[in-house]
Amino acid sequence: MSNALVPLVGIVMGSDSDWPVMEAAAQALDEFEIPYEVDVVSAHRMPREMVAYGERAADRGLKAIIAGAGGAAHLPGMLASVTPLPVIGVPVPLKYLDGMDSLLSIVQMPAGVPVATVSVAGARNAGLLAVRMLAAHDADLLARMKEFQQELNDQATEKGKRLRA
Ligand code: RP5
Repeated sequence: MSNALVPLVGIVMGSDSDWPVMEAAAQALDEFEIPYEVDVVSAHRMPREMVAYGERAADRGLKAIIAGAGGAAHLPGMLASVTPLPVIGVPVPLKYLDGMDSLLSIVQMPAGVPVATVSVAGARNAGLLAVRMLAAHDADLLARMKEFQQELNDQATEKGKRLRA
């Protein structure tokens, strides 16, 4: 899956069973009209393809990778080890351990190999973080991110007004 144009962000996951969590990243990118691609790239079940994906990602024009996995969630870290691009890791919660296994598998990377880990099931923030990375070099996108932040501010202010009324 992709949203047609040349993708700037790769959204990958260990299994299609991760998609119900990961689709929030795609939705965030859609909101900012960022082209992306989506694929299953399992670190354990298809390690060679996973390495090839990471090694080729920058040359294909991707600017960031969002990688989600659950359980022994090695995909974000392994991709970060073979690509120079920023990798955002999404811990996907599975049936047992409430996603703590996924979180700890992703977050505790060795020095030199960074993964920007979001919260358990935090795929929306992963998408928004990718937008911010792209916005650092794109004035229009930066302006839209500021508008988005103002909307959040307005919504929170409105909630306070309703409570005080
Ligand atoms: C992980 O194993 C995947 O990221 C997924 O979260 C989990 C279970 O995969 P399936 O057994 O549902 O394919 O590698």
